[in-house]
Amino acid sequence: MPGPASPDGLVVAPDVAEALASGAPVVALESTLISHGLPRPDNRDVAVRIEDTVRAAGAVPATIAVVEGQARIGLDDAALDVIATSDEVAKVSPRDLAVVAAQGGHGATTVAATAHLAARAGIALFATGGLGGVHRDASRTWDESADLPVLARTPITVVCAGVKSILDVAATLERMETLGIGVVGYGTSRFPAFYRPDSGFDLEWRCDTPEEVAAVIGARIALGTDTSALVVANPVKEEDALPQEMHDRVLGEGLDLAAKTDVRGKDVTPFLLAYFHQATAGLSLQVNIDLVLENATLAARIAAARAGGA
Ligand code: PSU
Ligand code: MN
Repeated sequence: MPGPASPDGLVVAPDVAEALASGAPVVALESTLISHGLPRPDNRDVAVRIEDTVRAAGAVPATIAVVEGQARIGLDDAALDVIATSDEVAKVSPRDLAVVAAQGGHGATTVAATAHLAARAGIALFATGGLGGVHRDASRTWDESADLPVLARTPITVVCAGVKSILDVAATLERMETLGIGVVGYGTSRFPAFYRPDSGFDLEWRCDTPEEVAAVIGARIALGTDTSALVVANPVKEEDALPQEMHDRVLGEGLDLAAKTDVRGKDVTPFLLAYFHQATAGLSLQVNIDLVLENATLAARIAAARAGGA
């Protein structure tokens, strides 16, 4: 069991604390992906592989979650066991953090909650799979992920593979513009669609190397525009992606099923992800894992470029 939380309410793992104190590269990782985004029992193994990938690319991984009420920055084996296997793990957005902490519960942090806690810990880079965004029926349901408003007020760089096409991608891009969330394509001028490298929507800005992204981060700080997040949209490689035809078919089926099923609120995203995993006989899971590992590598390289004074 780690020691008590510091005055900022966080319990930082020793290797992460050491890296932060010395200015070494650190990459934050989310935990909802582990608990609610990936099926058991492979999820724990994947979580370890993501951390190992960050290390191999030269940074210290900090997986973030709430365990027994403690907001943990960096998980030991026992904490990772809880997040990957316990049925008592809530999906936690920033608004839920205080309740789970005060009640001593377990929480897997979404992109929003992970970004909040990572920034609070002084971590500048965060790798994940896909962001939450505006759902397709949002004009009726008002279902827009808290990821967007939280990224609008959180100074962090998030490396992701765009957003899933289960969402309204056009509306999500519009909201990111309104909210002042920066977006750059990595090696692309198109916004990626998670399982596919191209959502069909153009991006205004691209970077082609970790050093270029690091320079953008430096300029944001210099100009004071780092009060919101920068999204680095890193497309899945075509050879790792879901075939287009399979993607389109499964997406249509999943959306139909969600419309017929009474699934609402924070259960919608996990429901659709599980449908993809099942309907593609695990192929979507492989794509998901491949792209998260690529994002972990890129985030670590950007963090290393920043630490190198870029
Ligand atoms: N998108 C994915 N995979 C995920 C998630 C989103 O492709 O696992 C998770 C992330 O943790 C994200 C959360 O922050 O779902 C968004 O959930 P909601 O749509 O309920 O805000
Ligand atoms: Mn929602």
